[in-house]
Amino acid sequence: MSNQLKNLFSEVIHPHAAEVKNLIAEHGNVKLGEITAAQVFSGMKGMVGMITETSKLDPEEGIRFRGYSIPELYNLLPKAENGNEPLPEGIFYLMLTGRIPSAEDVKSISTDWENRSVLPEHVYKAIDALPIHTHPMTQFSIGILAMRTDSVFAREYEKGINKKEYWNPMFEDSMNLIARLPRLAAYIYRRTYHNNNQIEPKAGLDWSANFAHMLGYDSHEVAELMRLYLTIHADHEGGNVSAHATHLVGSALSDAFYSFSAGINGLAGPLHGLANQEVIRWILDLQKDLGGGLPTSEQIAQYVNRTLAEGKVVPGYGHAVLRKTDPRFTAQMDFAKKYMPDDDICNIVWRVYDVVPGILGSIKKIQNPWPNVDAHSGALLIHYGIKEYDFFTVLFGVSRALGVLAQLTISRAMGLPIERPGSITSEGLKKRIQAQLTNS
Ligand code: CMX
Repeated sequence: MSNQLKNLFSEVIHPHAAEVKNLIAEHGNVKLGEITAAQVFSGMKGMVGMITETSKLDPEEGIRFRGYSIPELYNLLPKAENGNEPLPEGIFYLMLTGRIPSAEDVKSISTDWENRSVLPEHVYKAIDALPIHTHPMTQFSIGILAMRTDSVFAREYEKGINKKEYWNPMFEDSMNLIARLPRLAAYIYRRTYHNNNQIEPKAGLDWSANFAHMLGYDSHEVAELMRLYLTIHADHEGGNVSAHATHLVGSALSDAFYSFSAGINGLAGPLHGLANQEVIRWILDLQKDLGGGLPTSEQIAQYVNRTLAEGKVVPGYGHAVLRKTDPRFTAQMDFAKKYMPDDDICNIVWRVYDVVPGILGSIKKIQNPWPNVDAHSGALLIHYGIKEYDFFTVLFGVSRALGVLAQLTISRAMGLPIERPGSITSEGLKKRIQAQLTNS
């Protein structure tokens, strides 16, 4: 299959790259906007500064993968034989090629990833050398870097590959890395929380079901949850920290292992992916504080106000781009309402959703009071007994690989250049402002 997918990718990407090159040659002077002094101080929000083909985020509507919304993909992407949730293999195919895969295409990717999934022995040893209390995201990042010894791209570059061919070894590295991530993540999970009692992979399963199996969860529902989870966390256009870090590091022609490890280090920040562990920590603290049970709306409001008064953020709420409820939150809520309508933690999540937007919405500086993807994900996992919440961001990371590595391969095929934005000192900014005020 990898040849089939690789051939299709090559067929699609080269005419696209040529078209874009011509477009810029002819119309490169067209202005896309202006940069204000405030934007320079606001983390470059709203500045368009890079090409990302895999997905695009609309502030009101949420994410679209290659033009398709999450509800649309529910209908279009192939499912497991006895399942209802989309298979993440399909969203990878879509992000890489722009085409909707058939059930057969997706099955071949599952088989291909299974064949590529063996980790070099030294990766386990690198992880084992770390203290057992090392945060799972640190273990994950180190494990990814340790696999770099197998980089096809690094090997080919050293031999002197023609730049027109970069995409080919980058495709191989990306496929190998994606194939191995569940094994690495499951190893870290079993080592950290289950006395290193490891579970071998099972042949013939899809990527998500095998991952759930290696974590120690074999039920149909957990496999379905994993398929949903790994699909919806896959990508969120190019400027978020994990995607941008991967893209930036890759732009120096660092290979997929260096680049994705950088992305994972960014995902480990509490304002980004780590928010999924912080949400559960916050909810469990709230429950403990109130002596257990389902808190009332008034109690939740009090707890939110206390969090804000202590100068902390309410995790799982707000977003740099979104201005409405994240459709990834809604997709998870729909799953929960179907499979676990009476679950305690899910009911708290829904009650928090009733209360928090009203409070955050009344604070002028907060631009988005609505929940993001991280507000719901942990509750679903806990329902099935995956309660070790400092592992949750690793699951996010396994999924995020699909988008950022598809884009990394696309970037090398399009010949995107090294990224090198300009910067300015505060003094320089002051002078520019003064000069404009004097001129006006
Ligand atoms: N709770 C309290 N304060 C919040 C807040 C929240 N949930 N969301 C934003 N604010 C505050 C910001 O901290 C900022 O305060 P200061 O000016 O004092 O620094 C102010 O409101 C303005 O922020 P903003 O422009 O609305 O949002 P940003 O683009 O700066 O930040 C985000 C976006 C996600 C980092 C922020 O909303 C946040 O910290 N949320 C909680 C953490 C979280 O859920 N992160 C996960 C995001 C999704 C993901 O990447 O996985």
